[in-house]
Order: sequence, then C-alpha cells, then structure tokens
Amino acid sequence: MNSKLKIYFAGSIRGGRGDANLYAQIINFLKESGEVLTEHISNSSLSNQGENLNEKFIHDRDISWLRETDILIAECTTPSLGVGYEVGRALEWDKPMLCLYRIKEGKNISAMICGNQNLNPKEYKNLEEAKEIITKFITEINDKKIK
Ligand code: 6K6
Repeated sequence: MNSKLKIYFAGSIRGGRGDANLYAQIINFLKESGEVLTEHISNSSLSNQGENLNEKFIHDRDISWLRETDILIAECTTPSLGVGYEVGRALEWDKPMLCLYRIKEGKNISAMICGNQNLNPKEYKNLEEAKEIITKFITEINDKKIK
C-alpha cells in the first residue's frame, strides 16, 4: 500500500495573518491528497505572534518536518521571512515545490520567488484557480512516485 503523501504547507505567520482563512481553505483541500504536516498554519486563533511555544522548539520542529516532507506548497502573497527561508531550504534539499501567489493592490511578489523557475512559481487569482494548480502539481508528483 502506498504511504500518504507528506505535504508541508508554508504561509505567513509573523509576516501578517491577512490570508489565514485562505490558508485554512487550501489546507482543507490538501488534506484530500495527503497528510498536511503544518496544519496549525490555518489556525485562526494563531495571531501574528505565532504559537505560544518556545522559539527554538518551533524552528527545530518545522525544519525536521521540512526535511521529511515529500513536497512543499508555499503561499507567498504575504511577504514572510519564515516562508522565504523555508522555500530556500527546501530548494537546497531538492524538494518538489509549488510557490503560489496573487498580485494584490499592485504589489508584486519578490523576484527571488517568481524569478526562479526551480521554485515552480504560479500566479493565481482565487481559491478555485489555486485548487486547479495544486491538483495538477500533485497529480504529477503521484505519477512520478508510481513510475
Ligand atoms: C512562536 C512564539 C511566538 O511566535 C512564534 C512563531 N510560531 C510559529 N509556529 C509555527 N510555525 C512557524 C512559526 N513561526 C514561523 N513558522 C514557520 O515559518 C511556518 O512553517 C510558516 O510557514 C513560516 C512563517 O514565518 P513568519 O516569518 O511569517 O512567522
């Protein structure tokens, strides 16, 4: 039997929680395809102060999840140092990834994300479009796993 696909979802915490509801919807959708290691990112009671846990504990736990994950899906619309860092580490470790972003109020995504095709940057406009992009990406990953 195939083991469940491990998915690390990255989204802004201290960078700003404006998209927290959207993260929740994306995570719910991702749960249909595998195990989301970072479900807490959708927690609406998680403020931009983050979880009330020791910072070293959070860092070490998240990095170990990132190390073990099969894929990374990062929502990059709200600029976040943590998300940028996670994307960089995952790239170093050759993790298949998808960097989703919306263009909001004329604010463009960092060139360090949209300028690197290895990060698989994809612009989207709404949740439905994000779901289509994610489905295509995960189908390709699963096809590769089967081969
Ligand atoms: C602890 C105490 C106060 O605030 C915290 C931070 N809590 C976090 N909890 C879980 N994951 C975190 C936390 N801070 C950052 N991360 C990871 O970095 C997540 O996996 C997110 O994808 C990303 C968010 O980074 P920031 O820079 O927006 O916080």
